[in-house]
Amino acid sequence: MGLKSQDYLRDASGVRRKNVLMTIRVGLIGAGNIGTSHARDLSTRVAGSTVSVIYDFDEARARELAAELDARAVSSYQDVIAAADVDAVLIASPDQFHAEQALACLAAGKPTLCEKPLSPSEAGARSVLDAEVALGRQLIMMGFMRRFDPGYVELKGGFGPAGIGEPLVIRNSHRNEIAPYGLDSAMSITNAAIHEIDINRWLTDDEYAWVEVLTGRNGPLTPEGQHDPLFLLLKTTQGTIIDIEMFVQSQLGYEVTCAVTGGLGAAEMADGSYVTTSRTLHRGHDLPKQWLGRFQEAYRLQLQAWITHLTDGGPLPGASTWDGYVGAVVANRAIESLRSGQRVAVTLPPRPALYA
Ligand code: ISE
Repeated sequence: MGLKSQDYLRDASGVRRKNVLMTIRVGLIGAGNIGTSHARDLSTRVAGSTVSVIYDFDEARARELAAELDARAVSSYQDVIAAADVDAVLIASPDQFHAEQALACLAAGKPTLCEKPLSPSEAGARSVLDAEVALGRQLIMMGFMRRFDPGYVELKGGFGPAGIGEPLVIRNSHRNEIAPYGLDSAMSITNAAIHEIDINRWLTDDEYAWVEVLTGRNGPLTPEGQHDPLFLLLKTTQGTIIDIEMFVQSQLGYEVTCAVTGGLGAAEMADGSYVTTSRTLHRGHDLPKQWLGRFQEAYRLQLQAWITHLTDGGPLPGASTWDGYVGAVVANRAIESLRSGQRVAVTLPPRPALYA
């Protein structure tokens, strides 16, 4: 955010020191599942933050969370952004509102953590990218929390000559018990597989050259005209082959896996369960029902990194608007492939210097 003079205190000898007691007052837009979890984390498990103002289209829900967290509820997202007691904004509304709300945050000059995706549409994501580039400062961090997940971090840390070598093949699966918002195959890509689209770019430090989406035999809960599971095949510009099985109505619970074959070895991410239990004629572990059961710590670490960045400065610690934009481009090429059955090339504009 860049601290202002009032954010500094002078110590006894008159030297300006950062006000270590400074608290970032976060305004929340969207108090659903993930917004509520973020707000509770910011109030109780993250150092240096409070939640001051909350908006949700369901006013009762906003009031209830506000009462729990000693915040106040307002009746529009614009009121959150404009509030004098909001230093930074967290966007956790439904996907289709992210771009419009992120643009409003940029116009108000408020640092923002925007849940994924930046926008389901390429044009929506592009409008936010263009606005931030025109502003000339990075105010938005994207909520691609897997970049903070200890599993993915360890996996990436094991690449290179001292580890498994460079990634040659990466195999991912992402299963939900049921589609949280009903099943729409395009949304399975923009809302769910977007996590893999981002995390595999991050793992490989590379961009995609093309994407192809295969459909096949559907699961028993797949409605007419939709496809589930989807199988995405991607190749990066340096030749890493990546596949993603995306199954939103798998019925089995929440399960995310990632296995990497490197030039010198292979590594597989544990699936977030640290204990294997034996019971009568059974050995294994339970699956969480939803993503919070798997990625709770990644969300907390992401929030802490964001708040620490806002109080202490330094480079943006997580995914940027550029990453959100690239995610939207790749997701939309994948949707084209889903519809045409053809492999689709991914082309990106030059990365703006702001994101170098
Ligand atoms: C949800 O928004 C997520 O981010 C979850 O990680 C994903 O598994 C789920 O499908 C999405 O709806």
